[in-house]
Amino acid sequence: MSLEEIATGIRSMQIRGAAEIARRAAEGLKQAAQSYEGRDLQEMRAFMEAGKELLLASRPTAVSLWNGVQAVFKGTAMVGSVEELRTRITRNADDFIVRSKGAVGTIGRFGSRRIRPGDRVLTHCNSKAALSIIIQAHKDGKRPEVYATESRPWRQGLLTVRDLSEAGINSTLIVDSAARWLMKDIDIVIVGADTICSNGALINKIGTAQIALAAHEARVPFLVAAETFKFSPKTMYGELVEIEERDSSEVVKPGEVPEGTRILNPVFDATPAEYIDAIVTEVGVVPPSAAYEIIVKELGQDYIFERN
Ligand code: RI2
Repeated sequence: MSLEEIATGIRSMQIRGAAEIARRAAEGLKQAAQSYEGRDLQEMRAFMEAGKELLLASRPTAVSLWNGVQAVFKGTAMVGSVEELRTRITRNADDFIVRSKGAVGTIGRFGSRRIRPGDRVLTHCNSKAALSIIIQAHKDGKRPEVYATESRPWRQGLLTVRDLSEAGINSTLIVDSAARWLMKDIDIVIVGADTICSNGALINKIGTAQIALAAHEARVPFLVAAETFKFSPKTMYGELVEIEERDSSEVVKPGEVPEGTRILNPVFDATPAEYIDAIVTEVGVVPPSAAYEIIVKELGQDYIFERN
């Protein structure tokens, strides 16, 4: 797929899921570098930069895309030829893709240890990281009883019950507004992440914050599954996370509401750190207050010094 096609796929949500978006972007940049035919290093740099900006403009909220692209371009400022740039981008992209896939498995193993036999688990949207914990718990013989929200308007919950079924887990689907009603019968909530801010706040699919609130009220543990490339260096310097708003046609069909009715379609919301019990990453299960440390240790300091 060309970079244009990947950017269109991400924008239209044909390519979705914060980690998958980052991997596809990295793969696209690798293909672009591989297929570059020019001989001039500066021209190739300009070509790759244009590709990078195209991808970064496709969806604003999930920092995984930004971190993935940074990982692909790491150290490229030092290269001295087209071939070196091609090699560096290829190696960085392959390394990022392999590490990101490995991270999901590790998160699954760490997180499964937080699930007790027979636990009733609630999850929201379709997060491969959150599912890896639930599926690993199943493989570990813990027989989790799983509930998934529908997650309107894109109904990713249908993908979740399908993924669970393919893993041999029968689950229960609920409408989003039933989360608080159900919470009295839930032992643990596990969701994914699009962005973890430096203050430990979670940006995830719209509806996550009200589930976290209901869990907090019911004293039900709220776990976040997030690879370290879901943590945002940008928030460390005051940058706010842009919450994507998408077209109203995703919420209602034409003619379903009277002329003049305003429709809001925010795609993500923010869950404060105090509602989060732990974040399961590939480098360990950490409190939200460890977000700063994770950013500095795992994502490096390139961006930090650049911003000072
Ligand atoms: P993984 C998804 O966003 C959901 O918000 C999910 O929780 C998050 O990405 C992380 O997903 P969207 O792409 O990376 O459906 O864990 O808007 O798969």
